[in-house]
Amino acid sequence: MEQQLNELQSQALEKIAAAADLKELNDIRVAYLGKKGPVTEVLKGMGKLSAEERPKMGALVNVVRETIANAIEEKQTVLEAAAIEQQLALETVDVTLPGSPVKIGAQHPLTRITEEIEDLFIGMGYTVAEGPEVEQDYYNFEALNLPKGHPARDMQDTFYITPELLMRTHTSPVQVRTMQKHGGRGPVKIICPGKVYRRDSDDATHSHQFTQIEGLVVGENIRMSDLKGTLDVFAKKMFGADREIRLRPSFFPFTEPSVEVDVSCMCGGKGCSICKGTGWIEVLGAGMVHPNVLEMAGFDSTKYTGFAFGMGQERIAMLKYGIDDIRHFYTNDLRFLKQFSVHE
Ligand code: 2U9
Repeated sequence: MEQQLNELQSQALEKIAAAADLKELNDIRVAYLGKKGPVTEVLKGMGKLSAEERPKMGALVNVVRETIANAIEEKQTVLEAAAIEQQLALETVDVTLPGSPVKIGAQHPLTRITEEIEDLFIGMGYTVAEGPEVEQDYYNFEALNLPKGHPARDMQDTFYITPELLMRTHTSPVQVRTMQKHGGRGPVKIICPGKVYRRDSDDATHSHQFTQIEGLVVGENIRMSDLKGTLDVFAKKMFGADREIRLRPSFFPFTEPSVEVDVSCMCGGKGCSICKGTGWIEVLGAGMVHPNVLEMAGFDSTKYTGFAFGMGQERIAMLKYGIDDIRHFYTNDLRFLKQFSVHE
């Protein structure tokens, strides 16, 4: 029996040493140490042994079991380490390989201009206000001193949905709504960016949908000089510190007096194709808020005054970036849009 056990042990140790992977090793464990294995079989035969031989054999069986178990455990550690090594070798990442380029989109030039103007006015204490693009006739026209039948309300220019509902033709209704919310108390200091709609035939300088930013300041003692100073800051920040502005008299139903605002041309006044030889480029319209408009929005026009201005981002972007056709903003040609990427 002792010889049988020794043979069993050396046979098992040989197989353990030869085991190539964890599965094979586990099969050996089951085969030698499992309930139906040869060691158990030997134990079963111990009943036939004499009383002095039995404990001797019992001890030997335990030694054999333990030797086999220890050998399996050792081999298992070795095989597990090898498996991890193999896995690591398979999954090795070459950190020096160049990455695949990620395509980054470019900000739309109109978004860029809008955000630039917003930042500039936020820096001067303005807040940004927004409102609906489908607007009531009252807010788009009536409350802006444009009663029904007023010539500036030309049906040709407006997309009507119903006689009382339309696509807003400017962002001015947002200012009216904001003033109403103030309940007749100043100050109001807002800029209103957004899309506007006009029944125009599209060409290089006209689009039936374009974007605007309008500004409104209402308070006590707000004067034309405040408007001029504000627009001077705007022109210098937007186009360059060396630029000047000039105001020319104009007419808008919602402002009185009204002005058109020119910025000096980058040619320095020598005259070029951009300024058509005049040295000045028209960039926006502005004026002192008409008393009727203040009153209709609930402000006492004997106590409060205000200024307002309006501009189209397309025009600003065209001047700033030298874009010659307004349709470029809306036809999504990537060759155009990519030029405004800040990543290339
Ligand atoms: C309120 C009171 C007054 C907004 C103003 C202009 C002058 C103006 C045009 C510029 C180019 C529109 O995009 S454009 O065609 N705008 O000239 N807009 S004053 O005046 C307001 C607005 C709201 C309550």
